[in-house]
Amino acid sequence: MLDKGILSPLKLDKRLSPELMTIAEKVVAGTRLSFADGITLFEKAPLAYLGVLANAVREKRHGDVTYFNRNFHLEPTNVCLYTCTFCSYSRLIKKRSEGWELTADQMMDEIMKYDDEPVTEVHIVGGVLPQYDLKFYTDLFSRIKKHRPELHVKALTPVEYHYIFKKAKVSYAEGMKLIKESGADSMPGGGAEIFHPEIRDQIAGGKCTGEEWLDIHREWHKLGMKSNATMLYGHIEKFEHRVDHLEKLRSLQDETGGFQTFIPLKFRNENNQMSHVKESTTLEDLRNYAISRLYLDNFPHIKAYWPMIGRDVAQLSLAFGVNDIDGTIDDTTKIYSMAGSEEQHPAMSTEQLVQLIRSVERKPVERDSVYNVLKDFEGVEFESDKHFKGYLSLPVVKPTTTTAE
Ligand code: V47
Ligand code: SF4
Repeated sequence: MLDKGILSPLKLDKRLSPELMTIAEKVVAGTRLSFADGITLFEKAPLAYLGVLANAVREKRHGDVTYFNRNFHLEPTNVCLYTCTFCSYSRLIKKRSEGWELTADQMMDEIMKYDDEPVTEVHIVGGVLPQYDLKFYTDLFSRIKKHRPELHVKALTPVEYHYIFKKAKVSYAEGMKLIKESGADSMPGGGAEIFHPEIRDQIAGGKCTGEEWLDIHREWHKLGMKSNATMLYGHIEKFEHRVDHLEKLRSLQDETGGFQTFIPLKFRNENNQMSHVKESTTLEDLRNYAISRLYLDNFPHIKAYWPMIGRDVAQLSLAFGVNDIDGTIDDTTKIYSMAGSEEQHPAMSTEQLVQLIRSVERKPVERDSVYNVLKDFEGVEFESDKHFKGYLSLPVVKPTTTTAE
């Protein structure tokens, strides 16, 4: 139950329909939103209304705490068998020599570059190619863990798993068990796109279906393991497809409780087959974060992926339900820079990330990959803090009085 006081400003807004007031009352009472409520929110809810509600839910769960972690990305290849229309990787299959395909030794070299860095997680993500099969990946994960046991391996998505398990003729349950035994610690949220076949078949035909994506996460969760979920939005999907996507995630989470974080991914339109599709506006992005927070009542965390949306929007999102902004990454995956992400070289040091969070009056907390607190930065002052006086303490400019001569 949320503080009923948050309804007062909403009641004053005479433009809010009884339908939206009923939804607000449901949120305050902790009553689950229906599919129809989700559609109403996307179609009719004003931004300020969504902000008030999503922020109240966020603060009830996490107060001002905003998580980040220290991670880096490893991309085995930027060539892919599949031809997802939104993805800049799919273009390279016809001119494979222009891409890269790392060997296991080269990947270990990449991992070793971080040996003296205080990173806690490697996120392995990339294209699908036949040489990267089940044995390749189980050997790779074992090598990483042998080399650096405490490094959390967040690796691959159901898109790769579906492909490599089929090739190895093992069931999802058997395959996920082998992956766990080889040392993978968690599964990232990628490959979800839009589950509904009306859209998925058009933008991501040929790779695992929405049902298969969910089945693979289910098997992983049954092993006691954690994963994330994403939704690629803002292209050709309709609101009903977004709500359907959220609904399916919410119901799997009811069943397993294995999801940690939901990460809405804004479609970027450079260098792919959907470059003619206009990108969503910041306003739409904020609405989408807030509605995700309200609909996914059983997801602990909502994450904004700052390299994709930029630092300013990441800061704004913290008032619209988001309580996590990805890690301190020294170089984002090429998948985004090729697709036109806000940040071409998105590197943020821990100090910069802490400042980014503090400057919108939130509390930065460094976490590990399963949300254990590593450092809360209470009392930690950086050199740059001395120059920041808070956004309410800008010098007041006194109006100049003009006296008639
Ligand atoms: O599945 C590809 C997306 C995803 C584009 O779990 C695009 O912590 C926008 O899932 N515009 C992979 N998005 C990345 C991913 C992820 C990222 C950060 C954190 C986590 C996590 C997971 O990237 C793909 C696809 O949905 N993608 N092309 C594009 N043009
Ligand atoms: Fe391949 Fe993934 Fe890109 Fe689709 S989104 S083309 S599966 S890398």
